[in-house]
Amino acid sequence: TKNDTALLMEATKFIHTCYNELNLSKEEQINRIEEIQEEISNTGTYTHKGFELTHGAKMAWRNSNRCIGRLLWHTLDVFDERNTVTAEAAFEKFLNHIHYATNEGKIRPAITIFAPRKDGKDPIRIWNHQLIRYAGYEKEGKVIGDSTSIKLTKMCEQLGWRSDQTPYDVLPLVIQENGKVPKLFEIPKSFVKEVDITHPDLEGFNHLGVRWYAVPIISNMRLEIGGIDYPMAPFNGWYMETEIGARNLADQDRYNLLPEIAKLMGLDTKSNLSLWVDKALVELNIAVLHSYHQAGITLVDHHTAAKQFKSFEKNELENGRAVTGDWTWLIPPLSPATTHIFHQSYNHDIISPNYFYQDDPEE
Ligand code: HEM
Ligand code: NRG
Repeated sequence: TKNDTALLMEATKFIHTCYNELNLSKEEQINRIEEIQEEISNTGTYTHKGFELTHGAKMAWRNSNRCIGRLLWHTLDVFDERNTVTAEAAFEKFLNHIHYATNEGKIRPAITIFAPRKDGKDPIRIWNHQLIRYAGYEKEGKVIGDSTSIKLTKMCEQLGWRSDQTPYDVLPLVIQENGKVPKLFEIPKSFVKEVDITHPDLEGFNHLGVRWYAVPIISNMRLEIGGIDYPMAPFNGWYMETEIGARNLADQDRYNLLPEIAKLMGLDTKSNLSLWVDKALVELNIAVLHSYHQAGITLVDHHTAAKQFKSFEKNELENGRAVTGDWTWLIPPLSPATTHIFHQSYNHDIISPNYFYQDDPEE
């Protein structure tokens, strides 16, 4: 467990930055820090006020070096569910989040924050990487579905899940209260918006039966604000088309669709000189953009996203904040050198509040 002095230092730093940004006086800052000091010496931790939690979660998005979508950091909607500690109640809150975020396709960036770590223990955790994610099965050396889900899929099956064994089975949620056996919850189909991926003019593409879900809701990262850890705090924005079209559906160790698409395009897949990989990749990304647009689901293309990121950089400098970023993640995986991001460098300092990777819960 964190020692009290270190915690107070992180809290103090957060309160100063947060309160300054919200135009709260020095006096209010000093009073609040005294109050926190008192709470820490009595209980070993402290409790964020609602507005501190809200602004902290937004700051954490703003500080996410790998995220190209940060222009809209201040629009994040924050749901405070710190009092929700049973798996059953948490499941209800997850459904609320999915419903609110999906918003019939007009996606709203949101985060739901559950109970913080206390005395080194996580009151409640979720095993899923995203609230909505497809299962993956290994059969005779081949993978059906999403290879990144193989381990979690096995765990779900051990916990009694019986699936349809298709490439697009939405995984159930696996929620674990501290020290207990994890529990399974199926997301009702009506909550899961999905898109059939079709191509505006490529004959044959529509028979591939490709689909993807509407909203990416990362659920396995730890939110850290002022020295306090929130190990269950699922957040979402919307997709950039390359995440689906240039990675999830294209990577050889994911859905690996490029050879099939190149074939139906009539390209020579025997020679690298035909650039069949690149041509198929572009058409797949066009299909993703077309399909989400046609279905009325928010999605951004990588050129627009890069422009928005440029505005973010400008805003931040104007507000006296240094922009940090991870170049290797910020450049899009399609035509990276056509964006300004490619042609400059970014300071990769990790500042708090932020979202961090964490180990899976203890079994
Ligand atoms: C990463 C776009 C909203 C936090 C990313 C990535 C993209 C992206 C393209 C890289 C993903 C990858 O290569 O796998 C967007 C867009 C958003 C958005 C278009 C639309 C609003 C958000 C929100 C948060 C957030 C609301 C948090 C509140 C992050 C974090 C990562 C990330 C923490 C790194 C994930 C990791 O390390 O695996 N984002 N994002 N983003 N984004 Fe955003
Ligand atoms: N590449 C992952 C999702 C990572 C986060 N991306 C976002 N986040 N757009 C995938 O599922 O493809 N977000 O909060 O919007």
